[in-house]
Amino acid sequence: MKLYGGKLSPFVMRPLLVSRAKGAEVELDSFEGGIKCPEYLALCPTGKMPLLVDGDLALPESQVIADYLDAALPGPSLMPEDAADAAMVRLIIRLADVYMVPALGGLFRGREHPDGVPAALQSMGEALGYIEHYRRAEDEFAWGHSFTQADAALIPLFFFLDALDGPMPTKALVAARPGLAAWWDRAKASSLGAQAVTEQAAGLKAMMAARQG
Ligand SMILES: N[C@@H](CCC(=O)N[C@@H](CS)C(=O)NCC(=O)O)C(=O)O
Repeated sequence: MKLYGGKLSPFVMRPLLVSRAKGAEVELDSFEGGIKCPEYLALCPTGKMPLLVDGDLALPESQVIADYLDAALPGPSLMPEDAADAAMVRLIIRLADVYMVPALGGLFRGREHPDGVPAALQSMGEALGYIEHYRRAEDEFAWGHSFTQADAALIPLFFFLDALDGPMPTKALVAARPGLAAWWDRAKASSLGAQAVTEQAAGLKAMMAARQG
């Protein structure tokens, strides 16, 4: 089994975190020829990372890969057994993918398109508000009292809210949602979270150096 992509990507880090939370470490590689080469596109026509290859199975899309790893790898399930709890985990992931991810895209494009930044900040604030609305503030993890797939989805996205802060007030967006802010402090102090943040920070540093060089 091999996962193709780079650790900076929140979509690559998500299934990686799932594998780690299950006590495994899925092998990570970059695809020879890159993610736009014909061989990659034959396996993954979206031309995006991550891609998981397991025997004959070529699986794109971070959450689909995360679900597959959760089912295929030994170790604790990262989806609650209770149907309502599982629905809440899925809801948090969906709110992140449907609302946080596009807003993050707007923030990333801020350097080239500064006019779009206020709207992206507004959308990110709303997205965080949706998640804050559904979370229970007393929960230690994104939902409940153990690490679930919701933590695996949120941690690598929240990394960027710390990393982009400065020119853009992204940390303040988190601070304005006290339940999520407390979760994020705990998440990045945890061993899984700290490792992910350290690896993403190294990936970001390398990307910036490559851009300047
Ligand atoms: N919905 C996809 C999004 C994947 C995605 O956007 N990956 C980015 C890296 S963060 C990518 O490969 N971008 C390259 C491109 O769009 O050309 C998922 O969840 O896996």
